[in-house]
Amino acid sequence: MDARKRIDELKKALNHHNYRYYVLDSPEISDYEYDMMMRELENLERENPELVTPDSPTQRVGGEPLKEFKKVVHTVPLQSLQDVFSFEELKNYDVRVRNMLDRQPEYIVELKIDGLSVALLYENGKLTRGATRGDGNVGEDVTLNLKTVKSIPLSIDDNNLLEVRGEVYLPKKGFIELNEKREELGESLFANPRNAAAGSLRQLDPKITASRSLDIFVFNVQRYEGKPFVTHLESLEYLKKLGFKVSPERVLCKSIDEVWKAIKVLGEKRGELAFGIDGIVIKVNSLREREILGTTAKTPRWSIAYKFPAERKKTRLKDIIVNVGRTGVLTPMAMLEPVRIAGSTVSKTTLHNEDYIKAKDIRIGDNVIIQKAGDVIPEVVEPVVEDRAGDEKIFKMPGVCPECGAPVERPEGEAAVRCTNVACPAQQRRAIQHFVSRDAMDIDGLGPQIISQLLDKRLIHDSADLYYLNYDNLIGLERMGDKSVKNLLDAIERTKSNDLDRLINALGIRYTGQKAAKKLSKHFGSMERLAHASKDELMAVDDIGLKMADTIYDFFRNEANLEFIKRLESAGVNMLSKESDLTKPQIFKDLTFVLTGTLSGYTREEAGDMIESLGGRVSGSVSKKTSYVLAGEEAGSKLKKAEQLGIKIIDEDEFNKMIQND
Ligand code: 0OX
Repeated sequence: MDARKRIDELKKALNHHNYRYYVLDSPEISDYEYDMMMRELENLERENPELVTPDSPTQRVGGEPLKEFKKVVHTVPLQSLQDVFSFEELKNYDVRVRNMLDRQPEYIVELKIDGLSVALLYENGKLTRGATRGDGNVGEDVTLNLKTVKSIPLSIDDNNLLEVRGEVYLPKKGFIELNEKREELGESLFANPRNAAAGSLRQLDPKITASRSLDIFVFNVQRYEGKPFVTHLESLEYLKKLGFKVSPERVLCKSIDEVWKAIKVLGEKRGELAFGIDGIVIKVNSLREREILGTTAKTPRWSIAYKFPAERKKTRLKDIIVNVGRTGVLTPMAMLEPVRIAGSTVSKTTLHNEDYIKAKDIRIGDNVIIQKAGDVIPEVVEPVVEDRAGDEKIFKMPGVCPECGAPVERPEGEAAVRCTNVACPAQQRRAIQHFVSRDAMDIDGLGPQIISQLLDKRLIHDSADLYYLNYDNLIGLERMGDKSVKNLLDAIERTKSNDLDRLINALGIRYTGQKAAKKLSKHFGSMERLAHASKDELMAVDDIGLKMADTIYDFFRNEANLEFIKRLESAGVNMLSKESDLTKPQIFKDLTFVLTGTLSGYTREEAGDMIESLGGRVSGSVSKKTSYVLAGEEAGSKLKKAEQLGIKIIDEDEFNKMIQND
């Protein structure tokens, strides 16, 4: 098949599967199959650069960082909305609308997504520009950044000029993860998902934007040169058909009473939504009626926003307890009389540090006002001073660690207080919990309860001891029967062959999270090389800055840490990276493999990873450039094609021999 035709086919298929995954949240193929197609497209485009188009799925993240954003003058302004805060005000709004129209209009009620507005321009079916709202008339050209948002279609099946408006947002989960990562790196935290989304979209380097899990909901047609729509609902349905991710809830209401009911129903759902909302938008459905109503200088008369009353509640601060984290930081936590706020019940929240409590003069026993920042994190806003009875207690950070009694210290210029005992049991417990967690060694079935029991019974004192546990150690523990003990031992055993990146992450080196661990693992290839790396060598790795290099370097100069790693190694824990070019002979260099049928010893993904780790490439389709077709059971058309083209076909046994010869 000629390259152009295959590229077109792949682009179409990838766009379709991208849509299934990111817009409908209902994929039809595995990630592996998707990756294979993507790789094939990348390879074909590399061989035929003249066939690369801006709407190719390979072009979502790319380009050099910009020097600055160009200004964009919006042809149709992105207006803001007038806010109301009560049913009374809504009823007044409805009266004004009815007076102007001389009839009762239908309203559409939508969620007000808490993100930032953008306009996407499609010309001849291609996304040609994406811009921020700015002041409504002039925004910034952030096309490259918006292209990294996977739910934005790069092309649509309509050649008429179309400009749509939507809200780019960061889902609650993405926001929490982003802040966790920033905290680990010692970077400042985003106050709420909205700021995080805005900060992510206004990056000059699109690669940074791509690493933040931004998403979009589209909610308005700004310009359309095709057949005019009659209603707002109809336009949304059409946008949905074109492949846009349209705001998920919309309720058609025939009166303002119905609108109020819908607002209450949607408000109840607030806590369960995967994204933050800051209100509800009410819009006149008929586009003809919208024209009659027109706009004021700033806001349309056909729409209004109902803002939820800032969810602030008063509750009692029963106590302040002090938590000791994995790195020994003491964090004061507010223990609250449970209250429901923005859709969930809050009974405790962080008070960050001693200075925060002092600055706000928060005392134990106070009534306090709490609120949720951007629908996510509950925070104590202030104490209600006039409610004080006089017996409230001023909080004092303990001078010793509440878990082990060792002295604490507060380094100059830092807000955090730390336990000075490296062997502090609380730190150990958290360190072990981190070691076994999903993104680290992923030891299934080893929950906090069992870890606490193991520590209390002195069966382990650190994570390396886990690999020396036996049946007799475990069978006596609470809720551990024969079967669970065997399962746990199996789970521990399995993790010995984890790849190096998991182990590096599991070590819990400060500032070094999952992503950095992956980079270090690939770069150095073995624990040995990593342990001996100089600060300069560490900084040569992508994304490893001075602070991280310092702590990694220091970590491997600490005797106790080296001893810990030695015990892991003696237990048989893998210290090598499968991914790294440094540890594997590149026996498949310049060879391209196509996999077909079912293999017995590996999944196709595993076989693919193996081939790549040995320097080979994997493609999804057979061509003259294919070096080998690895055929498993029930191989289909690819096998036939290989026979026709005279490509060498190997079975699993032959493949195994090839790898063992390395
Ligand atoms: C949102 C949202 C914002 C249409 C004309 C003025 C405002 N944040 O979810 N704006 C609008 O509507 C525009 N709808 C929304 N759903």
